[in-house]
Amino acid sequence: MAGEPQSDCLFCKIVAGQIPATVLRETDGTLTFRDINPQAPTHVLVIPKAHYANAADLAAGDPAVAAELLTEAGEVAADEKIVESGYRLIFNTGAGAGQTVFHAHVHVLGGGTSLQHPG
Ligand code: D5M
Repeated sequence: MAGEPQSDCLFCKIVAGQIPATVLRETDGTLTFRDINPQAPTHVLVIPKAHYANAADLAAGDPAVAAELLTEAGEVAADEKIVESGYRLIFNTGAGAGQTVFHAHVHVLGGGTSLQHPG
């Protein structure tokens, strides 16, 4: 069922405290932690605590938490002092786009001058 924890989901295990993570922020609906394989000086993930396979499923199932993902991304960008230099928000959606963890998450990438433009 949408939103229910999945026993085989890595990010559900992080939410449950079964796998450690460097948690930076937490709200009732979201968790923000450092990516284990950073691609920029600041590389943070913001996830819904409830399980949705990707951002589109989250937006359909819980629009308020989908919006909160963006609010939290902005807040952690401010915390990390990357607002002035700029940062990128990325939702990989589907294996063909590079999604490897099928629990919705937004990447917050910034703090460097070498961020490649996707277009
Ligand atoms: O991004 C999935 C991201 O999840 C990828 O950048 C690595 C990160 N990851 C994987 N395992 C962990 C743990 N245990 N802690 C923190 N970050 C992790 P995707 O968009 O699915 O390719």
